[in-house]
Amino acid sequence: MTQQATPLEPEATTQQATSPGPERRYNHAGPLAVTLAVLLLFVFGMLAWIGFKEAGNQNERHWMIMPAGQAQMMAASSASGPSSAPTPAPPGAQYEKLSVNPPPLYGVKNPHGTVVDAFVPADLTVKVGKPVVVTVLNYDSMPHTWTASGLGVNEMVPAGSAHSPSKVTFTFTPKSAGSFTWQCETPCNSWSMTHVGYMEGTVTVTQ
Ligand SMILES: [Cu+2]
Repeated sequence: MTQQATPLEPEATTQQATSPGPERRYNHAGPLAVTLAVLLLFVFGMLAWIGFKEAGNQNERHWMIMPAGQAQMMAASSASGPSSAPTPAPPGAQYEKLSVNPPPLYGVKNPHGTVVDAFVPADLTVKVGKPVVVTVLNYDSMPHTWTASGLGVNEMVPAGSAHSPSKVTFTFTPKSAGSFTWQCETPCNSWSMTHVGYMEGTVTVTQ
């Protein structure tokens, strides 16, 4: 057994393995790395799938353990939750669509040539006594508010992003004609917050 291996053989084989140099090793490393990556992806995929299945099973178990009354309550509350169908439009409603920092500039250029935070449009004209349904799309990564105390409105507009704006819809009914100021009360762009037409504007309520 020991005689079969001559003293020269191991030296020859090690030389063969190392002599081809970095080029040869690089050629080997490529497919090896790809194989490893595929294997890792597969393992992670399996783990994710198992985790997902386990989470699903746990939910099922929770539902089964839950007393019937509680389950019914939960079902009822989820049915009336935010995922349910939108409430029907109030009769005579006026629709206003606002955007915070809309494309293409994702903001509004001020007189100094600087792109700053702004609601667009900043001014609205609505009729007295008719509900105003306002939808705001926020393309900014910061939250803002649309606050018009004279109209009884103080709405938080959550942070969004340029690629996926947040969306909020609220309704108010102006009770008297006149001119009302709205402003953003979240500290944002200091220039915009002190200039009408950016983070402050006017709601004109007509008869
Ligand atoms: Cu703001």
